[in-house]
Amino acid sequence: MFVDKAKIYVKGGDGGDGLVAFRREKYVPEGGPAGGDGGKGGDVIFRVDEGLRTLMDFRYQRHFKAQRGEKGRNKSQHGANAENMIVRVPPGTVVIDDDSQEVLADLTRHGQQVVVARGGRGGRGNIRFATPNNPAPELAEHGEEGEERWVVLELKVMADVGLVGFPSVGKSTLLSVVSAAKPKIGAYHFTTITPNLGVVEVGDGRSFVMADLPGLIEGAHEGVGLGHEFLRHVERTRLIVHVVDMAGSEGRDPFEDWQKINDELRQYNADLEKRPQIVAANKMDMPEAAEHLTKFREEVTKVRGDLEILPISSLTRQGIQELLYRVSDLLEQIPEAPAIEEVTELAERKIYKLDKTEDEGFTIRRENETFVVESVKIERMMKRMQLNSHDAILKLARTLRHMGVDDELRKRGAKDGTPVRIGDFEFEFVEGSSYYY
Ligand SMILES: Nc1nc2c(ncn2[C@@H]2O[C@H](COP(=O)(O)OP(=O)(O)OP(=O)(O)O)[C@@H](O)[C@H]2O)c(=O)[nH]1
Ligand SMILES: [Mg+2]
Repeated sequence: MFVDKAKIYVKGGDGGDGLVAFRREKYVPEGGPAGGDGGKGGDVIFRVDEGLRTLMDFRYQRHFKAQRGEKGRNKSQHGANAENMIVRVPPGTVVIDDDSQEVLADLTRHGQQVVVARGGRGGRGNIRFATPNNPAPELAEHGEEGEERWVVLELKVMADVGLVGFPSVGKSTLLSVVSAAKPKIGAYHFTTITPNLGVVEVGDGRSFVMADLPGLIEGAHEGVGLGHEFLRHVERTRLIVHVVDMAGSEGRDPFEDWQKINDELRQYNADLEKRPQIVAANKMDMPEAAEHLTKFREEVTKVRGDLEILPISSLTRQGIQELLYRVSDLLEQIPEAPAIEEVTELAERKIYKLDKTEDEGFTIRRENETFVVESVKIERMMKRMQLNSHDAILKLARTLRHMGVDDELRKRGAKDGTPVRIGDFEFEFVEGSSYYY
């Protein structure tokens, strides 16, 4: 089966934690700080590989997580950055953010790549926090978390030729006799529900890719039947081979069928009317077919004199070789892949940056005895800090004072020992002079 859509989870590696360490030298009982920074987490990168034609692999592996950066090392050494994770995708893959539905990238060229989840930065080691007042801080940062998201991959079939027509006209049968593809064939409508691709070797060294698509019915452009699912694929083909059932099975009229399908194509996308098209008049092995074909030709000539109609039978293989030669000839005249828009560069990466004022602000509310402080800046800082050391807590306290949180708490009646909470962290308010940080 040809899979053309997949939803997968990607996560960049977390940054390595910064290290708290001190030099241990001979004759120096308490050396200076020596904890290095953590390494960067790996990025998850999608890279186009023209050897791939399907999203099949993503049915078996849906989670892609890059490695985390190494922890900072002793003797002020940086932890190693993690390797990036390269995920191969076929040309024509559109990457959509599942949350925002924003198109992140339209990957068409071999080797083209896009970072879908960045790895986090490494945390700083304690060597970075040394100051004249605190030359040996017990303070280091956590590595930043890697980006994570769910993305939907959509593969627009990059076939040269698309087979269109009502259900049961013989599209899949045709593909199966001209290529190695093994599409399901059935006497009932909508046997084909996802596109099948086949490489057609013409016999004179030429070849092209043909897509067998689900049958189309009236109202398809509005999504009836397999509607949009199917029409989306037709858009990307260079040549339409319109398969018409000349046996007139189920009391159908071939000319009416042909018109109805063309109406659906046009209503879905007006450009499809201009797409080169030829008719494969199928099931010519059936007794009534010849008569139907004559009538069909007459009627078509009235509305579109230049339309090529090639009689075939997928069953007896009559006319098949002629059809393939004709298709190859036409493809040579049609420029390469006009339906595929030139490489759209990676959609701008949205950076969610709060403006400065919002960042610096804070609010205080009361929950019974406890004052609850809410602030983007402080909470972000606490997330980065390893709040298990005295120095880290001092740094937090200093920030609170600089931001005016202390003054505000005092104004609102906080006293020595009043409980204060920020995020998950609870502490007691300490009054005035006893603050020395
Ligand atoms: N007599 C005759 N029968 C054919 C020919 N081609 C296909 N059929 C039959 O027509 C029926 C439908 O064939 P499919 O190839 O599944 O048709 P389809 O257009 O792919 O149909 P959907 O996938 O449902 O849209 C099957 O029973 C085929 O055996 C042909 O040239 N002659
Ligand atoms: Mg079919």
